[in-house]
Order: sequence, then C-alpha cells, then structure tokens
Amino acid sequence: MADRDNSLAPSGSATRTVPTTIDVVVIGAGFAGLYAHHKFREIGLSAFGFEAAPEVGGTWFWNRYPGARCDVESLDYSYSFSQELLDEWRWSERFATQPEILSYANHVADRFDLRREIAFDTRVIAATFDEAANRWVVRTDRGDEIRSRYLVTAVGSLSLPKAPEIAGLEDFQGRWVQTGAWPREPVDVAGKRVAVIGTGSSGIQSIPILAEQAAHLTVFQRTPNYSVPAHNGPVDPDYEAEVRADYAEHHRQNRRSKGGVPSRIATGLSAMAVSEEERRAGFEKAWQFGTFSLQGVFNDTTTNLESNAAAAAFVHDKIRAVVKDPAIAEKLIPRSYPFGTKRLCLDTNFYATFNRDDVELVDIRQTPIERITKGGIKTSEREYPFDLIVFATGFDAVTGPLLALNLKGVGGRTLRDVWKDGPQSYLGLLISGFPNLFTVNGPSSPSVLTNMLQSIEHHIDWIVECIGHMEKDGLARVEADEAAQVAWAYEVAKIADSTLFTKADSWYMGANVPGKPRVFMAYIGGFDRYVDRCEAIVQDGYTGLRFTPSGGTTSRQDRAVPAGAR
Ligand code: N01
Repeated sequence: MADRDNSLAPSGSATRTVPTTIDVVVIGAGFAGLYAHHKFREIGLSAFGFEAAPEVGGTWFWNRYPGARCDVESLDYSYSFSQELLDEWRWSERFATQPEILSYANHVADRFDLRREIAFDTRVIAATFDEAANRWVVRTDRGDEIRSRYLVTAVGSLSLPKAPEIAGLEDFQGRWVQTGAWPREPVDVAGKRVAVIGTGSSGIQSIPILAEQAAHLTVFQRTPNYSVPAHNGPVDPDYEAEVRADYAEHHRQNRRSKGGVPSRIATGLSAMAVSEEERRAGFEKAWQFGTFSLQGVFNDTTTNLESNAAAAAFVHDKIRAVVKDPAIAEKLIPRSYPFGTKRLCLDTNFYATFNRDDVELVDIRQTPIERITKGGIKTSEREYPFDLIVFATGFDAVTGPLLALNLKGVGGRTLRDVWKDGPQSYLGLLISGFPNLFTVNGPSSPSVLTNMLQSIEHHIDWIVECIGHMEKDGLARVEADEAAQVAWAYEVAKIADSTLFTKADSWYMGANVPGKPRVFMAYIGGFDRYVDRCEAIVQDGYTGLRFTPSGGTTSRQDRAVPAGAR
C-alpha cells in the first residue's frame, strides 16, 4: 500500500503492446523476473512480463527509505549466470546501498535487453487456469488479458507492505510514509518532528539517518530487535581479488552453504562445547566481522537454548556498553524470544543513536499507542506532536504477494481458499491444484533464509529445466502431487520444529499480520540440502510432480512470439 503522496501514476503515454497469447507470463521484474526473461529467451520460449512499478528492481525499487542497503555482502548479492556481467560490474561498498543495487538491476535489464518484454505500471489483478485449454488467463489493472501456457510468479517475498494498523491515520494533518513504499521524490525530513513506528531491519537502518536529519526523532518500539554492526565500508580489494580469481568456485561454495553464503568464520562447534572464554572470543570475532556470522559462528545457536542464551547475553552486554542511559538500554534489550529467531538486523550506529538528545524511545508495550491524532500520536501516557510519521511496520511476507494475485486453479478453487489454514506447496515451487504455475521462492523453499540472488537463480534454473523437459516430451500440464506436497510440508514443519525459530512471533511465522495462520513459511534444512533435493527429484524423473501429455491443443498461434512492448 503506497502512501498518498506516493501513488505512481501509470505512464499512460508510453507505447505498450501486450500480446494476447504467449508461452510464459512472468509476474514481477525484480531480480527473479529479470533472470526468468533471460532464461526463457535462452530456451526459445516467448515470455511476457508485468510489473506494478514503473521500472525494474522489485524490492529495490520500492524500498528507497534513507539508509536502505543490503544485508548480504555485495560480492555475494550478485547474479552469477554471466561471466561478462561479473567482470564488468564493480560494487563500491561491502553492503551496497539501495540506489546502487537499483542501478545494477537497470544495468542487467539494459545489458540483456530485457525491458521490451515487460509492461510496466501494470499490476496483475487475477489469473485463472482454463482447464479445457491448459492455459492461464491473466488479467491486469489496465484491462489487459493474456493467455499463457505457463505462469511464473516472481513477486518477491517481502513486497506487500502491511497496511498501517493504527486507528486515526485519516485524521493526521502531517505527512506519513512507509519504508516499503518510499516516495521517489525526496521526503523533507530536515527540521521536522519525525516518528518512526517499528524497529525491524527497515526501522533499524533508517533510524540513524533520520535522526541526523530531523529536528527531533521519536521511535515507537513494540518489540526490541537483535542487531549487529554491519561494519560497512569500501569493498576489501584483497577479498574482491580472491573472489574474482575463481568466481565459479565462490559460486559453488555459495550453493553448498546453508544460507547461500558460506560463513567465513564458523567454528563448526557447539557454543557449549568450548570454554566460556572461547565462547566469548567466538562471539566477539563474529561481532567484529559483521554479517549474520553471530548466528553461525557456533553451530547450535538457533537450536540449543543454552547456546542461544549465551549469544543473547553477549548482545545484551553490547547494548548496555553502547547505550549510555541504562533505562534506555534495558528497553532496547530483546528478551521475549530467542536470539536470531526474528530476522537478525545489521546496522550502522543504531544503538548509539539513542545517545542523542534529540532522539526518544517509546516502549509501546508499556504505553501503547491509542490512536493517531490530527497533530501526532497519542499513547496511553501522552500525545506526541509530529510533522512526519514513518511506518516501518513490515510486510505481509511470503504468502501475501501470492494471495494478492487472486489465483484460481482447478475447479475454480482460489489460492486464498486452499491456503486458508496456511500455505501448501511442493518445494515452494509448485502447488497442487494449480497446474503450470511456478512460484519463485514460494513458501516452504529456503527463500528468505538465504541470499536471495542464489535462491532466485536456483529456482529459475529449475523451473526452466522443468518446462524444457515438458516441451521436449510434449507434456501439456504439470502440477504437484498432493501426497508429495503433504509429505514436503510435514518435513518442512518437522525441521522448523527442531529449531528455536517457531518460538518467536516473527514474520517468518506469519505472526506479524493479524489473523494470518501461524506456520513457519520457509525450509530451514539448509540451502545445500534443498538444492540436492531438487536435483535428486529431477534425476529420479521428477518425483512428486504429475505431468499430463499434450492432447494436441498447442497451436502455432499460441506459440507466436509477440511484438515487443514498450
Ligand atoms: O519489517 P519487520 P521490516 N504497531 O516486520 C513493528 C527484510 N529487509 O520492514 O516485532 C506497532 O521486521 C514490529 O513490531 P513486532 C528483512 O528480511 C531486509 O523492518 O511485530 N509496531 C517490528 O518492530 C526483514 O526482516 C533489509 O512487535 C508495529 C516492525 O514494526 C524484513 O525485510 C532491509 C506494528 C516491523 O519489522 C522485514 O523488515 C529491510 C503496529 N501495528 C528489510 N506492526 C536488508 O537487506 C508492526 N510493528 C538490509
């Protein structure tokens, strides 16, 4: 949901030719959508894409709030499919900023000439499977209707911002914005009284920058988060040279890791198997190194309560050491869930920002927000005046963007209905009852627990291989076998339950959206194991998938390549 100053008007003047039939419709032109277009072109299938934003970039188009940057190192958060692309692109910082990542997405779109098959400023509002013809019928908010043999959703996992859930917003006479749909034109913060609601990654990244610009900043915190210093800076030239010397090996190691990026400092030991001194030294090394290594320096931090408590206590001490006012430090210390079970944040000066005289922290568990008023925010304690309210309140993650597509499968069943008790999917790639639909980074794939660029490339490669197999063997239809899907869901849940992750009220669990089923939405068995599993399924002749041979319905016309759009 965009803020009211942020509506991106359709660029109606642009030339826009949407074909009526196509091999593949790809929804979304972020990193997944772009790569999908490149791959489908490679195997000679026609593809057409829709993108709600006016340009490519997906999450990196929308999340342009101050301080937005990636929390995966730039050298890893890059496509690996093209050696030329790797050779020609240079990242300036260890963790790239949103503008730099958006330029990268634009560079890729230009370099591989990907825009001509994408209609921008166009949102898919519904897609229905026509069983008789084995076609998806896709409709958009601009009145397009297109029929395709395959439908690929590349809609992102964190792309549907949660609506602000606080009463009275319509009365507010100042300005309000959301981090997840930040306006393109500059938002005037200088000299303003600013509120930030939310202290997840988006809040934690933006708060230090907003504090520098605003006259006064008030942070409304519901649940404190664990954050580690990013130690950002220029890309280390020695490390870059090492990676570039053998990029294929670097990429191979990424795929063989648990999260799509191997830890460079993991000990492989339980935190409880070493002395207290060694444990502290391990945590300290991870703290100084940055990235998510505090979670992985010992191998049981998110599975063993004792090890977890040791990591938590280490961060608690760090917070106390940075934040000068002990009462504020105690408010910032997370206690209500195990360390790392809500997504760990990487920050630059987050905790130190609370040492500023012009920054205030309001614990809304102690003094809840009652409503937004004409002039600001009223808690149970008092009313705070504001010129600008920033909602850093997160997303309807993973399932939200898929449900928003209004998908209708076999027998006219809607995805919303099929998923009313939680998402069901085979490998996060296919859904029983929704033939020829492929979901990139769908629920029950490793997705949000990994370096997304790795997961994206892996999923698109797998999908394109599967579709290539269907083309070669004249198969008209594929869907997940229901029993295989149930077995996969069981396995995913069993692994999640063996960790501490299910103990937190996190967005991974759907707990941040009122009424959302409580299900751990990602495969946490490791990216390496997941990749192996996907490969084994292919080797075994696509176990768990049901194919239907072509009844000769594919016509030449259906396969025609469209005249380019835009
Ligand atoms: O969202 P979040 P986010 N009233 O859900 C609070 C990725 N990401 O946009 O914890 C008051 O984490 C909520 O409180 P609580 C990354 O994967 C990556 O920050 O629900 N408060 C929480 O504090 C990340 O995990 C990058 O009690 C409300 C905050 O708002 C994911 O996106 C950068 C509220 C929301 O935190 C989401 O991060 C940014 C309400 N009604 C994001 N509703 C990088 O790559 C929610 N909150 C660096």
